Amino acid sequence: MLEELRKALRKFIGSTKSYERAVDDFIRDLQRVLIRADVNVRVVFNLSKRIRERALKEEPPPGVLRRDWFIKIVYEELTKLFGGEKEPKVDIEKKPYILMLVGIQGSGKTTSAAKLALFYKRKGHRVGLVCADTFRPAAYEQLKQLGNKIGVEVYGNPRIKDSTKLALEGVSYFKGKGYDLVIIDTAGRHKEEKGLLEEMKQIAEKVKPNEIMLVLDATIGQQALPQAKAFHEATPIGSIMIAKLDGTAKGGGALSAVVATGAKIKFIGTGEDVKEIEVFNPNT
Ligand SMILES: Nc1nc2c(ncn2[C@@H]2O[C@H](COP(=O)(O)OP(=O)(O)O)[C@@H](O)[C@H]2O)c(=O)[nH]1
Ligand SMILES: [Mg+2]
Repeated sequence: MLEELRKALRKFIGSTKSYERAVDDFIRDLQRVLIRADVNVRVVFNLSKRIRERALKEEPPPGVLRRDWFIKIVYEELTKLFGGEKEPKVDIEKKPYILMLVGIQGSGKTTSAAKLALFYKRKGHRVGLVCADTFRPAAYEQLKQLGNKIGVEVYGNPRIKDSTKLALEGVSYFKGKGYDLVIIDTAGRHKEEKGLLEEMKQIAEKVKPNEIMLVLDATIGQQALPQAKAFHEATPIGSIMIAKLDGTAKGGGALSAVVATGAKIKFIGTGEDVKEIEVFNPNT
């Protein structure tokens, strides 16, 4: 996506047409690139409108070429849209810090929970994982296996069917041990089913996590936006992790979810292995 955007910008700079015509051309190219990357159409429309308005209204400061100023506008609007200019803050500010993961089934929550645990363990934190997924029979086993692999303790009990109770127990268990970070892995059914959202709401109300992170599957494209909206209405989403960003050109759909929640993308998952996690960099 970035390479195509660069190409469109180069074309804009090299254009011999009038400024207004070159802006129009560029915006059309930009729209094509974003739509192809599966960014939501309304998001693309609003972005184009803002860029066009600023491009025609703003006077560049003395000595700055209008076309150079336009590039600054484009850069600003794109970074604003996709989560700020700098890398997101991922440091734990308060201890113990309770991080709850939500998302639909198969989005990558359990894998991401382990990835995050390893990420923070490597930063020197004492991390505990809680399995609050009482829906999938093998959920506890899956997390337990991942926990063993990375040397992180997992709290869970496959016999308990009350996810809120499990989450509360797990949190107090690790709090009692003086851990810095407790990551809660939750259940996900298919789609934004009411029951799931209700369950997430209940856990969030009782556990009061410091942060709720939505895990989105990068390959779902356009479905990311309604999904993010539905979760955000049930529990305020504080951050986003985009899983499975490896091997898809459709990551733009998940980027649209940022607009729906107002939350920033903090991490991306780039493979099935627990080590394949990166802090999201909005500039790449
Ligand atoms: N390629 C790839 N696969 C992933 C990534 N994250 C998760 N997966 C795979 O996606 C599938 C579902 O993941 P899981 O963590 O069980 O999802 P959950 O149902 O939300 O807990 C598994 O097969 C994972 O190995 C990722 O970043 N890249
Ligand atoms: Mg899971």
